[in-house]
Amino acid sequence: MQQRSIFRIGVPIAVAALALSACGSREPVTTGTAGTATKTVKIGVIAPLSGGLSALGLGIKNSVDLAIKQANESNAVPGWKFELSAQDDEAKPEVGKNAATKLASDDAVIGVVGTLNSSVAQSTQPVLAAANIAQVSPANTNPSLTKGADAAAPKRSYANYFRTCTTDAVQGPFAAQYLLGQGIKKVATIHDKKTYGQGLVDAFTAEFKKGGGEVSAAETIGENDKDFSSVISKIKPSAPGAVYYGGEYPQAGPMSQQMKSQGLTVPLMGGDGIFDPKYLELAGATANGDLATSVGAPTESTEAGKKFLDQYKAAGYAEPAAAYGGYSYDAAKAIIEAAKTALKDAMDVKSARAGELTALGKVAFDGVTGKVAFDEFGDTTSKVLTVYKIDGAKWMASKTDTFK
Ligand code: ABU
Repeated sequence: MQQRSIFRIGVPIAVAALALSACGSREPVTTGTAGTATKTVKIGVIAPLSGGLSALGLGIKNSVDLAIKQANESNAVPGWKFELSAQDDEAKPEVGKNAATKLASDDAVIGVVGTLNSSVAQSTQPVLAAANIAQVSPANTNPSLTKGADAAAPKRSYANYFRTCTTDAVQGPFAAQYLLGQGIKKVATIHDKKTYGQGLVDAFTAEFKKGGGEVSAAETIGENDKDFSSVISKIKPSAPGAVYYGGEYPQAGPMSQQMKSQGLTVPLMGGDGIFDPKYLELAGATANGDLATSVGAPTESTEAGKKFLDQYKAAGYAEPAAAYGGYSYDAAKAIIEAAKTALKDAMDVKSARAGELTALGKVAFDGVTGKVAFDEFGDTTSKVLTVYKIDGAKWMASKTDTFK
């Protein structure tokens, strides 16, 4: 049960609350069931809650909400009540930046789960870093967010940034090795020119060539394109055995459908950005055999994952947890776990933010997606990925492995 906000307020506490209020504190001080002060600490979410990628973003928001409700029920951090502050980034960097600015101006925010898009994270990172607010992404897979632009000389750019998902430095090569292992030695690549799409195709291409594969054509599209007939006409004559796409399902689904209707009847393969039931709807009946990699093992394949999905269902959210539900829940749990140390003796959230970052770097617990811990760059220590294949209009796990 959540603690009630007003209950048997003691005189000294009431005075303290008034004093803080007079000082303009943005942290409402209420009382807990034991008569001790209960202060509010917020976890922000920045994700696409509207628009084409909202199927993924709403799963992120709901999963963080679930972790927060459970933390309050178990009184995870005595004296503190967690609250969700969810912001829509519309999958746009500028909107994400504004959302980060809004959260950074709220003194009660200790950490943020998000973003979905690597390109949006590039705009939120500096804003949240300046306010010393922890950011834990369940979904950003572009390697530069943790290791900087030069992969040969990795350097952590933001000490406040962490992620629970693995990166495209692992995901691209994992896909390349899978296709080569299936005897597919020639592919065409297409990406949407965004940070995620381009980075994923680059990582895939390097490993595919290293393994003896040939990239027969390399094309790009616009991130909002809907008609792919000209790009399909360009790659079709090179007779690829598959098309590897870097981008997300709003473009990938229709691209697959148009490939098949133009006679390019080979699998489209993409990364975690296409792994969603919406892809199945958009790609239609000819999508059987299409492939996607996604981070981790299938959530429903582990006892912890199954328990999370059961709790998510019981909580009655309108939208599915989707690809990043488990990773978002674990991201929120990591923030809460670190807050147990950071808020223990803190008077307010702002002064606890530095301690939160230190504690976050040291978390280690069994989450619903496996072991949750971060390396010196803020990356997850897990390198587990799964290849999914469409069979009978469903995504079916084909191979789960740890990338070596
Ligand atoms: N990781 C897939 C989609 C999100 C992104 O990294 O841009």
